[in-house]
Amino acid sequence: MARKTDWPAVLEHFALNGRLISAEPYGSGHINDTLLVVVEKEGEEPAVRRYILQRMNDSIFTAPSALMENVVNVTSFLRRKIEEEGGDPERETLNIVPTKDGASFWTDPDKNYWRVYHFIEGASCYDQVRNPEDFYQSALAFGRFQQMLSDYPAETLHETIPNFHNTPLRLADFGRAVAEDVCGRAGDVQQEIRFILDREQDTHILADMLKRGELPLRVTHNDTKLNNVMIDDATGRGLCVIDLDTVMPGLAAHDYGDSIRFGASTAAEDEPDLSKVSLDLELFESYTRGFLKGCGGSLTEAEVRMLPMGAKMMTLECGMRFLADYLQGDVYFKTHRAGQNLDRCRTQLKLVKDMEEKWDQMSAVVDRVNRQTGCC
Ligand code: ADP
Ligand code: GN1
Ligand code: MG
Repeated sequence: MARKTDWPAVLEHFALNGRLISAEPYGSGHINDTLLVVVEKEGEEPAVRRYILQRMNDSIFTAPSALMENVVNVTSFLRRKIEEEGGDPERETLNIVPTKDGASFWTDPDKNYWRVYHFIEGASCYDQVRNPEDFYQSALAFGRFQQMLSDYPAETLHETIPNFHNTPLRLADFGRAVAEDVCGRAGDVQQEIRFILDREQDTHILADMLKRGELPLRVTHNDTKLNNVMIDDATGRGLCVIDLDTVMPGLAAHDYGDSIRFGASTAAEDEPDLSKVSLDLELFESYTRGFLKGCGGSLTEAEVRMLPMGAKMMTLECGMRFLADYLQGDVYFKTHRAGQNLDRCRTQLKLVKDMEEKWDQMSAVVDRVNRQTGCC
């Protein structure tokens, strides 16, 4: 976290009703500044409560008020559904701690935007899959999330990042970053640039199907990586989908695909040793099984058929975003070491290549699982 912040002064504005014990950087998200906050509550049980404090990234999310309106509305909607289904809304969806004025976020004098969530206790987020069962559970949770929002009034959602998964536009942005080459880094990554540009045609496939009405727009999460779902420590269940900043109309194949690119890889997203990176077909199958089950038969035949393409496109898109950011001087994704965005790009491109080699097997898995689960 670059600047020094007076946490007690920030937290003073939220209805925490207790004494601040500590506030420490937390988690491994690439976008917001996240802190784990511990508060002591006199006369309450438990006496110590934990919260998540976030400074929203306002250079990426330029309309924090619209974003928080989405989060408030989506979490209230999910709370009702979870209650109807006999679940526990305190743990199965995010819960906002309001400011003392009853607002969902607080703006400091320097125009930083802060929000607080209840910390979801007894559950964990993972940066890499521990076993196929966890991944299956995360898939169930993301599929269910989409299913629960299937009757959410999509027209009331603000588009927090316009064209977030518009892959042809992402490619155009990437082309500009290459042409501008503001840090003089493009010369050393010609192979990676070529790899991406060679797949220009692929980037249109899903977007064109959407335009032709062959794929439906749904309310989707749009950032379905494994560390955006909490797994219950006691039961192993996918408990709560978090990081709701990009809930917007989108494609089911993109939500599916983003999870695959992150979780079905045999290595971390920023692994420098590419020999360790490949698509694990067993994990791919586990996720497919969980996602189709979680979606509860709501996907159309075309949506199911395009799931492998969603995986390939989310991986290629992320690869081009990481490389564009590397070329622009690492201004978007948080980095903790030099070259990290380039390493992240390379793992994505290696995965794309591996998916192309395993394409028939991926399609066969989706087809078989779909027939077995009888989803459509
Ligand atoms: P980013 O957009 O930067 O990824 P996230 O909202 O995903 O930010 O939060 C970053 C990390 O903080 C998550 O991966 C998770 O580990 C943790 N986290 C976020 N919200 C909660 C919560 N309500 N309870 C527990 N942990 C949380
Ligand atoms: C970011 O916020 P986080 O870390 O969950 C990014 C995603 C990328 C991902 C790559 C708003 O996700 O789009 O796929 O990094 N989120 C945003 O790891 O850009
Ligand atoms: Mg996140």
